[in-house]
Amino acid sequence: DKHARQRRGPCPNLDVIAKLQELQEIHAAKPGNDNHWRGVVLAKAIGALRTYPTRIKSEEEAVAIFGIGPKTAQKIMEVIKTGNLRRIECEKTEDFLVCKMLEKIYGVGRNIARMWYNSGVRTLEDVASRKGGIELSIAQEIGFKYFDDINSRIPRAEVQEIYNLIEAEALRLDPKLFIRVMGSFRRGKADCGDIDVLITRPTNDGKTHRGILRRLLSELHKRGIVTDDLCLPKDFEDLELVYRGLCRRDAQSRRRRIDFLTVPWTSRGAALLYYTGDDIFNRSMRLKARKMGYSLNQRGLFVGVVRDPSDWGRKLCAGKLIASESEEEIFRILGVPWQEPHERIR
Ligand code: DCP
Ligand code: MG
Ligand code: MN
Repeated sequence: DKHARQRRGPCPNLDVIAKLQELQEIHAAKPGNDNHWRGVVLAKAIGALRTYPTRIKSEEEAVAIFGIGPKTAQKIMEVIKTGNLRRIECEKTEDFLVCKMLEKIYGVGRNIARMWYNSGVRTLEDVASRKGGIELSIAQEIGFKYFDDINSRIPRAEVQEIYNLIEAEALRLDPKLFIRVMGSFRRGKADCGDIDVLITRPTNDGKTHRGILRRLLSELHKRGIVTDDLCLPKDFEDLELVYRGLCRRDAQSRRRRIDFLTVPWTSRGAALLYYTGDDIFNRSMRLKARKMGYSLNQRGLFVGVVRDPSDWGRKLCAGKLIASESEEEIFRILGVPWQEPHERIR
């Protein structure tokens, strides 16, 4: 394994990993102990393969790797020899495919999809007719109504146009606001799944962004830019708020998913870092922090956080804040060379 860590350049077994991962995700999505453990076995093998320095040449070589069993070794060789893993198609059973489709409805997660499936739901028409007596929350109903809109990607240019409308409105309410478009847009992607907006405000005049999101949303609703609320903050007077909803450029356009995040000015660096992503990159940064005895989240980099492992890692001690005002500072303390947003992919 020591050699593995010294390896540079792309992983020589990436194609194999991709296939194993596809199978692992299918098992993880299915109910039952068997599927659970098959998922665990594959996840372990994937981890081992990631750090393996050379292209696998034989089943014997594969099975000798710590974390890879004989059945997985067979699968690895099948991918190496044929470029394919037949087991994937076999595991895509009707229940899996239906649940996967249902999970594309905003607000429907794995458990609800499974419940609906068990109630006899197989198609979107079944959802429309509330087959089996299923009930939809208000957010799920909106998600269902705009299923096609929400599941189509947003061209970059349209994100920019919608954001420009929102930014202008926000700065009209308070010219000193700090407002940025984040997520996949900031990473330079050609199309985005949603629009992520970060808002805060320098506090040097003693004022904050407190209350701004309520006023902004009210204006955007009035102008028909924000059309539906999916998830509202509990208390709009908090400094840290998350909002999820739908918006559109004009009455002729599709509805688009939009998220707002507001944070205190002092958290802006950590929030920029978090909200730029991607999620895999964030996970590796958090892991790096953890290995150095720190804890990283959207509020900042902390030292001395104590968690209770017997209580889902609940925080026993909040720790001391050591950096949060700039992304650069957090990169520097973690010893990670600076990466531009478009480079932040794992
Ligand atoms: N994020 C994260 N972990 C999550 C969800 C989000 O770290 N489980 C962070 C990283 C994401 C950012 O928040 O980049 C925005 O979340 P999105 O779900 O909007 O993801 P992206 O904007 O990256 O992609 P998409 O184009 O699908 O919206
Ligand atoms: Mg996004
Ligand atoms: Mn988002």
